[in-house]
Amino acid sequence: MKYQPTPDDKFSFGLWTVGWLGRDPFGEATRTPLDPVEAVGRLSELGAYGITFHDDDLIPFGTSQAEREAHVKRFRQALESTGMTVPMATTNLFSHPVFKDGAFTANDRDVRRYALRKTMRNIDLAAELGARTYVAWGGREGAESGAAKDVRAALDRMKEAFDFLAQYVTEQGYGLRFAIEPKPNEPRGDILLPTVGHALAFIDRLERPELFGVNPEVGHEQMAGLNFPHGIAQAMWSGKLIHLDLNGQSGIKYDQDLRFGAGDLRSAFWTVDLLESGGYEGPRHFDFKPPRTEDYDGVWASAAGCMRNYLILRERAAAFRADPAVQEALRTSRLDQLARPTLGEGETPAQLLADTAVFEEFDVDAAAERGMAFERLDQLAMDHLLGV
Ligand SMILES: [Mn+2]
Repeated sequence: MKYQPTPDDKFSFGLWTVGWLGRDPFGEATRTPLDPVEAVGRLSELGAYGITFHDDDLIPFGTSQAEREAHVKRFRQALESTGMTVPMATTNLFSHPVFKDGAFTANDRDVRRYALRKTMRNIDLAAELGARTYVAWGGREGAESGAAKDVRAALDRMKEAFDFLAQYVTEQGYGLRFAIEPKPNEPRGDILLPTVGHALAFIDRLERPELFGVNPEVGHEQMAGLNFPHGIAQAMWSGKLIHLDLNGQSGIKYDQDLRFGAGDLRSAFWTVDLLESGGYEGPRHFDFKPPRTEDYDGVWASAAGCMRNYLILRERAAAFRADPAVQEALRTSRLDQLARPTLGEGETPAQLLADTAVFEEFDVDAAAERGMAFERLDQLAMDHLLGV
């Protein structure tokens, strides 16, 4: 069947996505709780290969040790019976009121130490279940007012936390890498490490930067008015795109978490084109929220739609790249020239200065008159995206 996902497509879903009950700032839950075991089974039937979780999605906050083991055992049995994997796990450091001022950067030192301990506990479980990536989204790491957070001190504490956790996974031999997830705002007025660029710069200051990458989310970059494919392209260029959150968003507004392909469809097309042509080999992970208008039939339709849209876009992007008219248009737009180094091999400043064709004899007006032919190229993309 066309557009039918298989485990080879590496589609994964957060337990909190299909398990979202529809509670929002203005209204109560519209759905009843979903058993994680059922989530594993349904997502496997739909063609996903993986499921991810926050500690508290799988084991409710405050569960006793004995009950905790029972939750893990049932979940592990569901994974074994379906062949589903856990490629990634993460910590909930934002729901409980104790984290109201953040976790790794909370002003209260005892809250920061508790956050580290909660994270270490779930890292142990992530490693036990075979996860290779540990995502860190600092949703409450931020502020609503100026003097409330000394950002430079908070970044010192953030670095301290990640250096410590990297030491822990190294000592334990877990083979996990951390993926920092940026978001500009919501739930805090302003969140630390708000964009992919901020996160990449932060990672360079860590003691073990090789253990860190980013986990960009479509909607989070778009909430900041940024171009998501450009953001992940820079992460790929830096060797730091180790995981990502696919979903849909329509412009600069609240975090919509629509199913992938909804919202900005053209951005979704270029995202898939980049992932598929750029050598990304990680999970195609969906972090979306089935709208609270839906019952569970609608939830599974929404999850299936994420994967179906990815596969349709993958087919359209491949057709775009394979089209001889597109290849000709790419040459007309001089993409081949962009791929060529600006300087000759080993060319020195003295040699460039001596080359009169570069400056003295360069016909600036003629070069300025050359059209770039981007409109024709983009219309070809549009035709392929629309299946014309
Ligand atoms: Mn989101």
